[in-house]
Amino acid sequence: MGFPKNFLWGGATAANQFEGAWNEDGKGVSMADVCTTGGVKKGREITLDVHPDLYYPNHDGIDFYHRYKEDIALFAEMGFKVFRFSIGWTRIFPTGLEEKPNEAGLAFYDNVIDECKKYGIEPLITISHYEMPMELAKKYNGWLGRECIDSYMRFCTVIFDRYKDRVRYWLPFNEINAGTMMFGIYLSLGILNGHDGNFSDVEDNPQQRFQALHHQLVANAKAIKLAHEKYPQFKMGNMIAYHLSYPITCDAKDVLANEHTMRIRNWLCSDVQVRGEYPAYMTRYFDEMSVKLNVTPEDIAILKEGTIDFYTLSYYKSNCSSAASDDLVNPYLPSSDWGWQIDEIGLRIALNQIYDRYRIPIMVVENGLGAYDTVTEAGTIEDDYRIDYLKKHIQALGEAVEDGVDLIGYTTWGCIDLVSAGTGEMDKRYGFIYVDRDNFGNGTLERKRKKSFFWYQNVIKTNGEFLGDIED
Ligand code: BGP
Repeated sequence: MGFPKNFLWGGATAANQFEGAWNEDGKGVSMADVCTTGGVKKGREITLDVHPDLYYPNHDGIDFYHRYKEDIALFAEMGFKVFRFSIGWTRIFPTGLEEKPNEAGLAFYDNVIDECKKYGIEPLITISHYEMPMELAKKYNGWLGRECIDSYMRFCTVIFDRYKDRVRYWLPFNEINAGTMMFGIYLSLGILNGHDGNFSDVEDNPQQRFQALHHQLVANAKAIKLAHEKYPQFKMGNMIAYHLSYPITCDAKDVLANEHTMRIRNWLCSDVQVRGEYPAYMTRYFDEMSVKLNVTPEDIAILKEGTIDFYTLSYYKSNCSSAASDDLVNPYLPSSDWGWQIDEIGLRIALNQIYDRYRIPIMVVENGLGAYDTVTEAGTIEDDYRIDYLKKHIQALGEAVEDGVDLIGYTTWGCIDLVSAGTGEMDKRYGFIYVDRDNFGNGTLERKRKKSFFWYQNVIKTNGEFLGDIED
């Protein structure tokens, strides 16, 4: 059967992780601009303001802001049909509070979109990817403030109108379900509670977390409603960090606990986004967690009116759960250098679970292997481990298509090396294109094609039929 004829092959990025130019042309400070570098064992620090003596890797990213032409030309050389990127909110509204947008920021994305179009590459835009304006985080405690919905809607209104004739595919929030997990408290919801310290030490407060997530879900639905009413040509998707979890044993208690983990982490947000209402199982969960959501009658109506056209996900790994604990190690799976368990069969399982539940088109918009790369004396990067990971995952996509899943596209994460969201490192590389930059800001930023670049070029050329090593 093979992949559908118009399958969207490509790659994905996020503004704050690769643009750089953090304070150029009127851009304001975003949450990502105040995060330092961490590592596997050391969390990133959040500083409430930018300290001149600290190193913030997102400030320069990989300088896509000044090199977008070269980078998009490389994507085109690989044959990309689609390029996923996000719009830096603080480029358009520096503090999030302005009434009028910053023209220089809008002009930058005009150029990026036009450059994509020049090569026939379809832009896929994430509206908010882990980087709200810092001012909103400080003033409203992030998405805990209902005011953020209006601020976000001003942002959406401006960019929809500006790019309406050139952009069809939109994702209102990156990994919106991050708010169901601890790591989303700062990264996704921007809840600070005055915290100035280790990123992973933020204290959990489920009442705050689910209220802030509710505001994001309302904002998401409002953006979709606006798009559907004014721009019928738009296709509006969600974006879920799919945390596939298996029961650690076949003890019914573990199976039940795993089911619960899957519901809260994966299904809650997309049930709201596809069906337009909170699922029945959340009533008991909120009760047990003593969470009392402030949900207005207008919220209920909006959630119903702003449902998605297609489902998108990131997928990197799987885990196991038991009645006692989540995120247990699966003894059958290998792990990456960052401890993420590699599970390509899990991708096929995930796609089938999603399609069985919702029956709408699906796109995998993030997948890939974060790994250390070395440049050989000859100047090449022989990233066979990355090819191996991607090959197996693309095979799994093919199997899912054969299973009947309506899969419309695949964009690998970090198609060009960029700053890691979780650790702030450059060393955790995902790209087909190597960028000469280290964890401390040294390097020429020169781009080099890795072995996987030529391999992926061939995958796209053959529409996923030929996945063998290019030297085979
Ligand atoms: C996803 C985020 C991305 C990206 C990716 C890899 O959760 O949407 O922004 O960074 O994960 O994670 P990391 O950068 O921590 O390796």
